[in-house]
Amino acid sequence: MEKQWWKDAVVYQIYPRSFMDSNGDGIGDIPGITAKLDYLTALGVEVVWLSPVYQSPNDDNGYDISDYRAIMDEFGTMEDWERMLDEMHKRGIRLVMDLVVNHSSDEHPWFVEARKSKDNPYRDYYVWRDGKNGREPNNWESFFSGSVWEYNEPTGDYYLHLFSKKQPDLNWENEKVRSEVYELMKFWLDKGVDGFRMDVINMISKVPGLPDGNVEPGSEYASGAQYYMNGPRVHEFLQEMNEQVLSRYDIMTVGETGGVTPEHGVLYTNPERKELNMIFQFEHMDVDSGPLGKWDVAPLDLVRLKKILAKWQTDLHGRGWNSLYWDNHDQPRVVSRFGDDGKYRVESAKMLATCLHFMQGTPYIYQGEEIGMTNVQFPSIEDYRDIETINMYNERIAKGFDQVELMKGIHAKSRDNARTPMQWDERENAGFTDGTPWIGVNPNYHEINAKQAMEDKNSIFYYYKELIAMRKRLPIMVEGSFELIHEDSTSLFAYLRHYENETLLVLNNFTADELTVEWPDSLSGLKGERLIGNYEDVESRSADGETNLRPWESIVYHFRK
Ligand code: TEU
Ligand code: CA
Repeated sequence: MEKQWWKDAVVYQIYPRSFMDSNGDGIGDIPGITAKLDYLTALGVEVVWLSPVYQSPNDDNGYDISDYRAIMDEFGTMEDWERMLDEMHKRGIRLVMDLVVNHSSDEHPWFVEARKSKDNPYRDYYVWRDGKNGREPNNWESFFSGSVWEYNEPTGDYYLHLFSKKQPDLNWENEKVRSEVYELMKFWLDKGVDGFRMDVINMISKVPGLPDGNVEPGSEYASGAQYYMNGPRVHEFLQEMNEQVLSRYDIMTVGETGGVTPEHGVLYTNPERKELNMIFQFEHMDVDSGPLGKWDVAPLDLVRLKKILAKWQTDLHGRGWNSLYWDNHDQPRVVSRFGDDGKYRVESAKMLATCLHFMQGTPYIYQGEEIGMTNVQFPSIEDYRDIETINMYNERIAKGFDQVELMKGIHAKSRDNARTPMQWDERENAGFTDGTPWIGVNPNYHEINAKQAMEDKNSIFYYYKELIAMRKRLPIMVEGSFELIHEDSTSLFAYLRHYENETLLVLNNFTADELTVEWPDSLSGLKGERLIGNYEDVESRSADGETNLRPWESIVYHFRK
């Protein structure tokens, strides 16, 4: 069995539209990525997850694919892509592409054909149902507001789209669809791609009959998630994909799987089951959502966050593999969300990085996280671009929701918080483009940018660089078991890692208050070596057996018995 290279690697996610514009059209592109590879090398990155760059009408910024074997015009040419891959491989950087096959674009030739008539050869590539009593076939709500069904005039029935109406769900019950997907995967793997991140891959199997969900009081629709997440054939499909494709290449796979528990996580990632290497779970991404969901912003419940992450650590140890992330292109920026993006921005960003990277699993860094980029607060909905945000806003304004309250929720949780252009330097538009950017640049780019970070040896950038390098030097970071301590503390996220005769004590102060932390009895009498911390002058900070933590302070001690 090849060495599982993805176990001690750190993955850097690039959202191409917002990373670097090389030709002045205000849109990030592939030559722009190639131009910035030395920056990734300086950080110590060895794997890149690249959000979709395939041909797309950009209804959902590339997560609506109209040609799986062509590069989006705005991003460049196939030659640009091949040059980028070659330059990555020259630098020892592996490329993981984004596989979006739960749905295609409605402009994909398959769907253009399928919608023409009920006897079209491509009809069963998608999911069609007749309306019921003059209404949609069932009461499921789309992730992007409204019904998951769109009426199709030429055939007089409806097609399913869990996301936008321009993202029709592919019918995975149809083996022709599955073989088309496996062929397109091989097309990219044979070009040298080193793996896939699989978009909403646990939604590809739906419960037959597509039953109605339970409508919440006051809602028009129901969540159908129980009928399309982790469905009856999802493991069969993934094992078939593994047998037909994945097992034939030395690659990494990570499934994006909303709505999973650690029990599901073991089923998807246990190597003996030959499905995926790891998954993105979302339980820790709901700890600041109120009863009405993500836009109903609640304060961070640290105890709940700790218990969720601890359960994922312990349940998958030796039985599967975790991804570790705070940020991605769908989530608000973690330093604003769980840290302090004001006075203690640098300390809290480094603390959050420490807390994440010392757990067991493969860490993911989202573009800009390594320099502590923050959420943005655009004044008007007109400044936003994300279909999820805009559809929610329009739907709720029409229902009479308060506009000011809606903007507060958008400032806290919109996906566009992650999609403002990468901040390279203090030049206009943060050096992202010479043109007009497709979305506004965060006005704080004068203070927060990669150039400034690389000139400051105490920057968040160099702290991430050290965390990445440590993972290569310390087997305990990769292999060690996890033990949560002080679990009921509402200020401290502290845990131990155990491996052979070694122990790590990882202390993270999630508040601006000073904390005194008692070490666990198991460490009493042992001399801990300080491995890393986010304050420079720490020597006086700890006497054996206890540590005084400053605001947002992180310290990691290494013990050898
Ligand atoms: O995201 C799946 C998904 O469920 C997200 O939309 C998430 O639930 C939401 O953003 C949280 O509020 C994947 C991609 O990451 C996302 O960018 C796409 O919009 C979506 O699938 C459809 O392809
Ligand atoms: Ca461009």
